[in-house]
Amino acid sequence: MESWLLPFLLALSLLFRYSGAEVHYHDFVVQATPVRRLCKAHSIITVNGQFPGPTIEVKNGDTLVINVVNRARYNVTLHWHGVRQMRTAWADGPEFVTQCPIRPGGSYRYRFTIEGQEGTLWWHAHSSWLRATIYGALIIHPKDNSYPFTKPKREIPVLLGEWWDRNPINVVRQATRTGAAPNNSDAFTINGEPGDLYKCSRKHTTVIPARAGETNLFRFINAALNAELFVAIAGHKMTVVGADASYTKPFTTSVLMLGPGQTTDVLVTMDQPASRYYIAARAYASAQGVPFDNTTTTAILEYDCGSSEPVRVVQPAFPALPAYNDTRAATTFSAGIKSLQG
Ligand SMILES: *[C@@H]1O[C@H](CO)[C@@H](O)[C@H](O)[C@H]1NC(C)=O
Ligand SMILES: *[C@@H]1O[C@H](CO)[C@@H](O)[C@H](O)[C@H]1NC(C)=O
Ligand SMILES: *[C@@H]1O[C@H](CO)[C@@H](O)[C@H](O)[C@H]1NC(C)=O
Ligand SMILES: *[C@@H]1O[C@H](CO)[C@@H](O)[C@H](O)[C@H]1NC(C)=O
Ligand SMILES: [Cu+2]
Repeated sequence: MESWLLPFLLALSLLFRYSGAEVHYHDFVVQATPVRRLCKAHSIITVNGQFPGPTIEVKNGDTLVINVVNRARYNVTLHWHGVRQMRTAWADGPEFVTQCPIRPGGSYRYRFTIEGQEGTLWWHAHSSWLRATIYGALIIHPKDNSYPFTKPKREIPVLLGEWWDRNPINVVRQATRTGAAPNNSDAFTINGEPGDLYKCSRKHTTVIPARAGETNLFRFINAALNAELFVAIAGHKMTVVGADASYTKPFTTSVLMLGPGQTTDVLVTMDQPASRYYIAARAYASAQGVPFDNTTTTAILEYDCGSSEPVRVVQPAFPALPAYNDTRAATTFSAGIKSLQG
């Protein structure tokens, strides 16, 4: 053996040992799953029967190994939205671009490392319109748990989705066949549920628990296919601290605007009286005369007052949302996002 080789190997092994990086293994089974939404029974395609799909949590520097088994009747691939895929381009996921689709009955193993990214990303199907129901959060914690802001008490992924009262595959197939725009969606969702303002949905509205005084990190993800969305929380200001897995210079706002695929991390302090507050989202759509889904999705932020007092009976307060075509609100928000260093 060369004399330098042993010390070299030792140094290398120490480097890996002390980097603290982990490998996370996940099994994702793509399958048909029965759900009810908007008074109707549907068979949607999910990962592991979950809608939204499983949340993946890693630390910056960790490696993910995701074994995907396709038990659905469609070809599928998964895309890790926003992951830089340094030296693993083949794991990116767009079908017929970086890989052949995983056929029904087939499987494929994605393996990649998160390098130099912290914050919120997400994953979704990248085959036809399967991403309408196949998506989930990908949360990247800092290596040593050190955020460039006060450590939040709770971290809450909030996935905004778009729902068709049909098989979304048929919606895009029809559009491709006719050349016309695809049919508008019938609802937006928060963590898979349309919320109180839609028919047959009240009972299943997403409820997000909170406790007075704590500061929580909300990780908003716009998983809608075609809609830019305004988001607001009644009675609460939001301090934006990150976007698309990069930290940003903090700024405070009462409304967010997320394009499809974008994520925004905000700190919210529970500084209001113990009660219930709507988190609401609806479209930003400024093109005149172009129809769009003008419905509003809601979840409920519910303070736990630590007693048996049923805060539940209180009608939640509703936030002010900008008009659908309020371009000024959209650009004011976007212009507020600046680099942490800047
Ligand atoms: C499904 O995937 C296979 C290969 O992975 C491909 O040959 C076939 O054309 C795909 N089918 C569709 C409908 O895209
Ligand atoms: C699209 O909308 C039209 C008009 O409401 C309807 O007739 C058609 O069946 C819809 N197509 C799909 C695939 O949902
Ligand atoms: C949404 O659009 C429909 C027509 O597509 C219209 O009848 C309805 O008033 C609109 N609702 C809102 C809240 O703008
Ligand atoms: C926004 O929509 C309203 C109607 O809802 C219309 O009166 C107004 O002219 C629109 N503004 C712009 C800038 O398109
Ligand atoms: Cu994507």
